[in-house]
Amino acid sequence: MPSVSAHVAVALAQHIDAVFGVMGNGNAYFLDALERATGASFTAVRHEQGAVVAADAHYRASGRIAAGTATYGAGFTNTLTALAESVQARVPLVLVVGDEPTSGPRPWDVDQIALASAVGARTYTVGHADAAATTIIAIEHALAYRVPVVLAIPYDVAALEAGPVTHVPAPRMPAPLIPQGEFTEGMLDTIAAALRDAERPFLLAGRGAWLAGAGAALGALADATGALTASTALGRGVFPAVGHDLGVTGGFGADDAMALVHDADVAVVFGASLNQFTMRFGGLFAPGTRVFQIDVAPAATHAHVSGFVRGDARLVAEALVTRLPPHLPSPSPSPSPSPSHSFGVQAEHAAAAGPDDGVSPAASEAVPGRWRETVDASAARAYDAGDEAAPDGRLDPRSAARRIAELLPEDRVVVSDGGHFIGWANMYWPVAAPDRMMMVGTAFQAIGQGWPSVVGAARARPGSTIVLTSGDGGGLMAIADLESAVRAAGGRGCAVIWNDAAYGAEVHLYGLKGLAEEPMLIPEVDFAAFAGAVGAEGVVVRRLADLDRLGEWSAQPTDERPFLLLDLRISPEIIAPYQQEIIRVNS
Ligand SMILES: Cc1ncc(C[n+]2csc(CCOP(=O)(O)OP(=O)(O)O)c2C)c(N)n1
Repeated sequence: MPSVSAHVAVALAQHIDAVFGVMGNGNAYFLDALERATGASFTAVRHEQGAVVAADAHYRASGRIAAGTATYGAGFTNTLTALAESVQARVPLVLVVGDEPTSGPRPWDVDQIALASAVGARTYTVGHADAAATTIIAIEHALAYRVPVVLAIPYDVAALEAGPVTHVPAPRMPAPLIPQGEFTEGMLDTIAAALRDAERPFLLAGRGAWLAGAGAALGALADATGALTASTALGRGVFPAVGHDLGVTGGFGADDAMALVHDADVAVVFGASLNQFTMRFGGLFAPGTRVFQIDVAPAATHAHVSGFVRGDARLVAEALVTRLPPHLPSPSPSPSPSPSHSFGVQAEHAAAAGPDDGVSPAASEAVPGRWRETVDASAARAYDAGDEAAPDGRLDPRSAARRIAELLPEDRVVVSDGGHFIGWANMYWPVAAPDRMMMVGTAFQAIGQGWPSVVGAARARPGSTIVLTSGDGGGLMAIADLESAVRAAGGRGCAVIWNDAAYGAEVHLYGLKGLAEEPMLIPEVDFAAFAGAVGAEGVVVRRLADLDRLGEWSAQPTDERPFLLLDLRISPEIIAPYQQEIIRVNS
């Protein structure tokens, strides 16, 4: 007879095919049933935080919900930092855990429901009679509210016989939020009129726009209004065409591009929360810029917003296009990004991946006289090229980042840990679509989530190369899951470690303030040797020529190449522009 744990496993596996975790007393029966009675794939990680991180990255890379699993007590508490990140980043997943027996806590039990609640996650506890139905309710909650949920199996219930698994209805999927009502209609008219009359119209889109599948509609809106476009860090690649795109906004933005954004007289923002980094700590727009925001949040999320529409980004973009006159086609050919600019890859990829699959990118036709025709967007979004070596003789991260961008496979999905180094990938590596660049950890500002992000992305995107970008500090914090990353991604995996022998973000903030530097430093760790210990190939990179190995690796068939780890011995002296902005704001 199937156990309660089998009911959970079978119901879960009807809707979730990837599970990540560490086994222990509390989830032994669940994992046994998952392996024997379902087609779901279980991938072991080596630290329970990795179970949640991998499930989180799986969703961000594919839009498909995944699960993590851990035992009760210490296994569960190990997941909490990652759980907090998924709550704050609004990523749905299910964390299946053991829990105290229904007879009450044992000496080694803790109040898991309170702990999950403290980081914002709701717990569903299965019983003897309702395990399958409760599992479905938990999945439905995660998807409907875009949050992680905990599914708890009490220790004394886990192995109870529960009879044949009965049919349970599938979870209901949330419908797009339709913009409607008199106020909304009026606001849509106002925004359309503002865009029509604008001299310098600008569209900004974030990850919410991508989740809504709004790329093609936003491309059409940009063409109908002649707007320049840009995305947030999490929305990179959302616009289907790059000819009039200013790249990423906020601290990662290029100076000339940000100066143009500042000049906009009307800005319409889709699916972006306008956090302090996107808003350049208040300096993104000029005080006189009229800013409108479209989001599924209940209300506007920034004080600069003067008009707000609550609704699905795609539906609102389409509604705005219908309110605008069709743009006049021009006899002159569309301006295309400079062929040497690596952004060219973006347009190709955007048409081939993600929610906009099958939708041709809107042609960006030139209408002489419009603001965007007077601007060289490609030049505006260019960054400082850097030198081969910094003044201290170590590698300049800017030139290394640029060279790596030239050498990485185009089919890549990039996962990023947190730290000062995040600027390098976000500035220099073009991104084809928002689900090809993710930063698990940044919502909660947690470092140490890089290696298990590789695991989740590798399972989610079996046809892609997975590239990790990480510091040495965060890389060491989660080093247990280096082994998992190499096992899960194999020859599809590559890690770029920005090894500055320091917690660089701290040095560039508190070191500069004169605080004791010793706690901010890390002995120079040989990550290449770590790679060798788990069957990967490690390369110490001290000069740009050492990156040639990456070029050879990219050219090899994936099943013939090893996981490649590049241990970049970079200078701690080159401070990213976004960090300089943080230093300014904090001093
Ligand atoms: C779990 C956690 N611990 C500590 C911090 C504080 N912190 C933020 S950035 C950072 C340094 C990261 O160092 P590294 O990974 O080497 O990257 P770098 O800043 O040198 O580029 C630290 C310690 C944090 N954000 N999260």
